[in-house]
Formats: sequence, structure tokens, C-alpha cells
Amino acid sequence: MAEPVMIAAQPAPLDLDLARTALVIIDMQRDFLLPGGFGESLGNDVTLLQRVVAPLTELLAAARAAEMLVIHTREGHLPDLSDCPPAKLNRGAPSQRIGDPGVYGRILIRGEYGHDIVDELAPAAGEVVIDKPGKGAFYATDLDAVLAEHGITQLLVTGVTTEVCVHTTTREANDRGFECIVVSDCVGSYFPEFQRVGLEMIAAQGGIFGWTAPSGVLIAALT
Ligand code: C5J
Repeated sequence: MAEPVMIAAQPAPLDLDLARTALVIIDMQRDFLLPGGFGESLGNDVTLLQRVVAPLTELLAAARAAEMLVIHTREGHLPDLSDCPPAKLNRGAPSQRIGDPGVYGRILIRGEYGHDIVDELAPAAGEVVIDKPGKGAFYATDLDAVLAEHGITQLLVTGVTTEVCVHTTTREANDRGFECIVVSDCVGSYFPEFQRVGLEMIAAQGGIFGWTAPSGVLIAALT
């Protein structure tokens, strides 16, 4: 069995057991990333999220080469919206709500083009795809069971957005006993200040709910 690898993470080094680690890629969906899509229609600068694609593509390639478990998530809802609570549905501008027609199909609806993952990060055959109705990837999904089945105890958390679905999932994972490294250049926010503070919050207070590290350090550990 391979020895754990020490990762130069913040706020302190962490021993990573690669055989018990999964790469989790949160919500790298066209609705959030593509120009003209839902994210941009809300007034956001999608280039801030697109920056994540190149380093994450490299990390994903390294994880696949190392035969690490790869898990993709997608935020979205059933076509009849029965899994979308009114408190979520009735938010935002009336013309740009979940389920409304958008440039890439009905916004955040499963099966629509915009709901799916950007081409560069498309799941490979056999990789796990978790469809989640909430911000956290554990809520109303079988993620916990999938991780248990594979003996996973540590997570590399990536994707968008840093302060929303990445944070929520990392906090949920931390509460369930997983050690999480949030990969600093592989997570993105529409708000530069949220990106900076969002990463600082994770590693503050001795790593209150996780660690952070850049992708280069992790790719080096994987290769
Ligand atoms: C948001 C997400 N921000 N994936 N979703 O609504 O972070």
C-alpha cells in the first residue's frame, strides 16, 4: 500500500492517502460558466469562473492518471420542479428563475444543455455524476454512500462557486468526518472578494472546516 503524501496545504501540511481520496468537481455547468447563460444574465462576469477550467482540466487529468475516484456534481431540478422549494424558486428576477427558458434551455433543469457540464470537464465513462437539488452535494443525494462504498476519507474539492456550493459541500463533508482540501485555483467565484475571503475562511482558525492548496502541489503529489 502506498505511503501517504504530505501536502503543503494551508493552514498546515496534511498527509493525503491517495487511495482513500476522491476528486470532487462541483457544478462546472454551462448555466454558470458560458457567456449568454444564466450566470451572465444575472449580471455576473463569467470569465472569473472560466479561469478555473484550465487548472482544473490539468488536475482532472492527473487524478484520472492516478486512478483516483472522480465525482462530478450538477445543481439542478426535475422538469416539474417538484424538488425545488418555493423559497429557492421564487428568488431573483421573475424572468430569470429556475425552470424559465434560457439561452441554453430551461435554467438549471436536468436534461437541458445548460444544466450539463462544460465540454472541457465532461465526465468520462464510469465517473460518478451526482445530481443535487441543493447547494451542498450531500443534501438529498447518495454522495455519502458512494464515498463509503469506495472507502474515501479525504476529498479534493474543486468547482464553482467558492462561497456557495463549494463552501456548503466542504462544510457538509467536514461535519461527516472527511478531510477536505479545497484547491485554491480550481474553485471560482463571480466576486473576487468572496473568492479571497472564501478561501481564507476555510483555512482560518487552524483550518476550521478544511485545508487549501494550489493545484500544482496536488498534481505533483499525484504524478
Ligand atoms: C450557486 C453554485 N451559486 N453552484 N450555485 O447558485 O454555487
